[in-house]
Amino acid sequence: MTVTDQLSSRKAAAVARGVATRGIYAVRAENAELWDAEGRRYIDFAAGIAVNNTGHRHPRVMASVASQAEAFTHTCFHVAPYESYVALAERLNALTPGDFPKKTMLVTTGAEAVENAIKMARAFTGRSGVVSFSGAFHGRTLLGMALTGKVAPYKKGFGAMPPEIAHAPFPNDFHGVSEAAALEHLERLFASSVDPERVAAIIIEPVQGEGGFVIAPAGFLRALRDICDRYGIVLIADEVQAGMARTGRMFGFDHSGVVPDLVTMAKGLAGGFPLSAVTGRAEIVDAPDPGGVGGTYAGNPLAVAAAHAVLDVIADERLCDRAVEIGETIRARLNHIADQQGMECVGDVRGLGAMNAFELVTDRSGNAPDAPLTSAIVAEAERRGLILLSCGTRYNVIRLLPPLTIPMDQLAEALDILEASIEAALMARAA
Ligand code: PLZ
Repeated sequence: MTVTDQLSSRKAAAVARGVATRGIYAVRAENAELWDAEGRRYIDFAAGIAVNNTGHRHPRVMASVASQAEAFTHTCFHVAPYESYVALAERLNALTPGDFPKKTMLVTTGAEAVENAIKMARAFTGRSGVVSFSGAFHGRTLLGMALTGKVAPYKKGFGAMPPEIAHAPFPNDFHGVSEAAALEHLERLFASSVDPERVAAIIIEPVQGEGGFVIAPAGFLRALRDICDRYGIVLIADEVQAGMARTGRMFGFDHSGVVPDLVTMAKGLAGGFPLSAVTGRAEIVDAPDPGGVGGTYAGNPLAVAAAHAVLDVIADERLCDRAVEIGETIRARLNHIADQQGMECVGDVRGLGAMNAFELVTDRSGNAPDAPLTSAIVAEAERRGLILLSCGTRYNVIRLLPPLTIPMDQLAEALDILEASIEAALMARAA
């Protein structure tokens, strides 16, 4: 029995079954590489699900956290506040889109940022309705899962869902949902079942993450902005997965020029330490009364110290530019693979900056998903030393999320492994 086998059986016996895991038990990680309990080395194209944009253990992040740990690790911001939280709020107010007074609150997870953004929108508008999108992922809390646009496994067995949450279709040309059709559906929803004047917020990911790396067209985001302005609805950009330089701009919304009212951030914000934020229009963020929002660990000093270093690294190492360069390299390779004979399984290659994916199908069309091939490629890549993540509402998308600090030779090595893994998975199927 290997160490990993032993750990797997202890996990199965001791840990909740609902907490799904892969078979790689981490022992050590450095920038874009990770070593497991067997001493095997992997290139990490998961980055902790888009968290380690600055790589594992970036030296500046580690130094900042170590120095904070020397001073204090926790006081609770509500009890004994600290300057670093205030300074991070100032930085996020300046970094997020929009030329108007902004304010920030810090929490711990992406789901919590989403929850608080909705609470602010409700308190501000005095309304309760929320519109999100099919295929969306907004977290695993009660409101987060209700907003999430996928039933299994996220909502199954966990009802009743909170009321007054409606889902509109997310535009996706490859799946046959045009931008115009998606907008028409939304207008129909407002005409038939949801009074737009009862809607507090529309929440949208600029690039759907768990839903399959589907990019929201700029025109669609502009139309949502118009609808929100027309009816007095708060527009929330969920930048938990797309934000923090991943797409080649600081935020996914920056590509469209559309300015949301509130932005939720997490994941890449603190380089592996749990921290999330809601930043946006001061009057909306200020709508809840004092004591109405917060939390024991919200804005933890160690995570805040990490976030300051992450923002410095994004600027100093020009990680937005690196994301563009990484993305161009990845898409060139994926398109090259897709163009080859026998690679009809690669149905769609898409991405924004370093947020890239390809969709696996049986016949190049958007409506013939190949989930078994998808998991076979992920498993094959893992055997060959590359950690990949799948996603997509139909489990047939492979997303590539390298740290934005990955050396170019490791990126090339990983893409070679990826190509060989697709070939091997196809061969195994043909055999
Ligand atoms: N909003 C856009 O992508 C988290 C989920 C992993 P938390 N995505 C990874 C899993 O299976 O639970 C996510 C996201 C967007 C919100 C969230 C939620 O962030 O930090 O996981 O709560």
